[in-house]
Amino acid sequence: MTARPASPWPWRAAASCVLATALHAAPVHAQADADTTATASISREEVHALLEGLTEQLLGLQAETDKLRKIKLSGYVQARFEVSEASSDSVRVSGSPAALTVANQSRFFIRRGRIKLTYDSSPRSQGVVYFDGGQDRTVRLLEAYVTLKDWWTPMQDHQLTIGQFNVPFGFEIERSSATRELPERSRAENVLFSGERDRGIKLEDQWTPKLRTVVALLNGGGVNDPDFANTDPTRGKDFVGRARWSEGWLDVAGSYAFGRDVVPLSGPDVWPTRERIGVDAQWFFTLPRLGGGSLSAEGYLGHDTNADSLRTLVQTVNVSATQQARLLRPGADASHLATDFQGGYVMWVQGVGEWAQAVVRHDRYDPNVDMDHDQYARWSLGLNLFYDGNTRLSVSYDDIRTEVAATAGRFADPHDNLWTFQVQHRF
Ligand SMILES: [Ca+2]
Ligand SMILES: [Ca+2]
Ligand SMILES: [Ca+2]
Repeated sequence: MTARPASPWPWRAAASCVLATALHAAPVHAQADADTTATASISREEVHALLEGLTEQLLGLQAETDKLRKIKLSGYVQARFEVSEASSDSVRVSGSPAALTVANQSRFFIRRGRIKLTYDSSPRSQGVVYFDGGQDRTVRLLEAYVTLKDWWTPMQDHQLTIGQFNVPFGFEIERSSATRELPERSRAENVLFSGERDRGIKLEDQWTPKLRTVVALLNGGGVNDPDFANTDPTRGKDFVGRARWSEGWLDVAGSYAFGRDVVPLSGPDVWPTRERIGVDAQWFFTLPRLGGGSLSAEGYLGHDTNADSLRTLVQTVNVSATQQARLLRPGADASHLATDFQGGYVMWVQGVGEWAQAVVRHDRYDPNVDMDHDQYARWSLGLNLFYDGNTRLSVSYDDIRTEVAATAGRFADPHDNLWTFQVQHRF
C-alpha cells in the first residue's frame, strides 16, 4: 500500500485532459455540420455533459484521496558502526547443538529499521501498526493498538487505548529513539522495562492544560519477558499510573507500577512482587549565543525479580536422559530472587546553533542495594549534527564502569568503553 500525500495535481491533470479533448472535438463538429449556430449549441451541451462527467470523476477521486489522507506512513533507519574496547577475534563454540559466542563487538549493524502505519479513520478512533526490522534482523511487531477518543471535549482530552504499546511509566520510555539525543536509553530503564512495551489497556486524561494522567492495566512481563513474552502466567494484571505537570519550561512527573512476577520452577513456582516508583523532571532553557537546551533527570526505585539472583539461585538439572528440571539450588532462599533496586540518570542537552547538539549524561543502576559490586555506572558524551531536515549524524562515547571479580578477592572494571557512529534518516 502506498500512502502518497494527497495533492490536487492528479485532478488538475485529469481536468486539463478532458477540457483539451472537448476543445479539440468542437472544430471537428463544425466542419461536419453546415449550420454553425446549431453546432455551437450542441458543442455547448457536449461540454456541459463532459463537465458533469468530469465532476463525477472528481468526486470519485476525492473519495479515494480522502481515504489515502487518513493513512500516515512514517519510520526511520538507524545505521551504525560501533567500536568497543571489549572486542576480540576469539569465537567460543559450546553446547549441544553447538552455539557460537562471538567476542568481537566492533561492527556495522542496523540498530533500528522501523515502519509505522497510522490510520485515522474518524475523529473518534485511530489504529496503529508499528514494525521493527533492526538489530536481530527478524521483523517483529513493536506496537499494535486502537485508540478511542472522547466525543464530548473539543480537544479530545480523554483517550482509551487497547493493544500493545509503550508502558506509560516515566519519561524516557515513551520518548522516540529517533528523537533521543544518545543512542540508547538508561541502563535502569533497559533492565526494568526491557522492550519498553507490553499488552493491555490504558486511559489517558488531560484534566487541565497542565495536568495529564495515565492509568493502565498490563500483562506485566513486557514484550521481552524471557519466559512469557506472548502470554501472561498470572490472572492478575500489573497496574501502572503516572501524573505529569507541565509548566512549559519545567515538566515534572511521578509514576508507579505494581504487579506480580512468576519464577517458573519444577514444583511450586515462586511469585515475587514487582513494584516500581519513578520520578522525572525536564527543565528547558535558552543560552545566549548557543541556543535551546534542557536538563533532565529521572529516578527509578523499587523491588523486582533480579536476573543475577536467578542465575545464582536457580539451576537446571538433568532428571533423566530426556528430562530437565528447574529448581532452586540447595539452601537458596526464594525470597532472595527479588531484590530492592535503584537507578536513574541526569542529562544535559545543549543546542549549538541550528545544526548541532551536544549531550552529556550520567546514568547508574544498582539491581540490589543490599549487595556490593553489582552496580552499573556510565558516562556518555554525544554530538549530533543535523545534515538536513530528515538526516542526523551522531557520534557518542560511553565510559562504562562495572566491577567483576578479579584475583585475590579484588574487583576490576573491564575495558568495555564504546564508540558509536550513527546515521539516522527519518521519514
Ligand atoms: Ca499478570
Ligand atoms: Ca548493589
Ligand atoms: Ca568499563
